[in-house]
Amino acid sequence: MFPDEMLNMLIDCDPGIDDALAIFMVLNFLNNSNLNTLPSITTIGGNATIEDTTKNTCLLLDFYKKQSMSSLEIDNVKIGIGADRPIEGRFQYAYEFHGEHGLGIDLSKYNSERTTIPAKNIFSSNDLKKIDVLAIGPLTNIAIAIKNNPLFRKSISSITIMGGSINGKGNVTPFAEFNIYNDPVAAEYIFRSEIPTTLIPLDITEKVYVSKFEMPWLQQNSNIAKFTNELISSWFNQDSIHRTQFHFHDPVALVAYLAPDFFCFEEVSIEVDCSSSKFRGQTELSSKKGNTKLAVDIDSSKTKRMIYELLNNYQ
Ligand SMILES: [Ca+2]
Repeated sequence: MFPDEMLNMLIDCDPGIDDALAIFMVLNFLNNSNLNTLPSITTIGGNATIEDTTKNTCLLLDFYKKQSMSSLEIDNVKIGIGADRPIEGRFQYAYEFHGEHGLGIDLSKYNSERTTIPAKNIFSSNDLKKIDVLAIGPLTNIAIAIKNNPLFRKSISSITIMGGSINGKGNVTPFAEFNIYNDPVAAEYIFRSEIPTTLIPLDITEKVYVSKFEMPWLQQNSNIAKFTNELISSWFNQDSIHRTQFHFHDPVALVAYLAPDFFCFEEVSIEVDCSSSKFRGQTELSSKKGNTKLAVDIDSSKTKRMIYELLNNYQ
């Protein structure tokens, strides 16, 4: 089920509560495996400003290092600061959804000593032999890196993207999904790039969720599980009337990479609306032959089970 040999993994993210879960899942997965590898992480504005998403990433890694029983060398995980704005215009942030600073809980009293580097240093690093990209934020960093850095482009084996909506219903406008809406030009560039992409759209990620009646969802047998429960509970508590389901958008994209057998895919070509009309950011199937593997169905119970197990850090 899992990749026999994990290639170098690059997580491009905008934490974000569901990004935080995906980062913990990757670290727990690697800790439980014998692959002896670490991900690189690049940050992007999106759910929150680049300052907040980068600080959140640093704090999440600090927390994981101190609170998990992991033997991973967390200090060696490279964190690259990416773009603070999309190729055109500005990001629309999601503080009303993810809460103050982007994680829903107050981390302002914490400071991280962690070193960060510009994301472009990671994209131009020779360490990145063959890489698999997990893109769970707006696609600005990856599009710019592919455009400016032929070696990086050549080194990419796959890009798994959480984004878009194929049934036409968005979550930031009636037509557009958040990540694609925040940089449709970057998304369109990647879909035209001929790099193999896997797209996990909102239609699929919305099928995997935890309801507020299931909380606390994870067993409280590790500090990471407890903290994850806290992140999700605080999200529910911010609007206890309207929030009844927490969707695992970014974790579902990670599961699609780790366990593609849980999904049905179709080979398609995706077009992104880059106009300034009300359809900006909408993703549509094109009649052209494409190189995007679009998830069209999912075994949601197996996917949820894997998310549960990776967050509980079962061996
Ligand atoms: Ca995200």
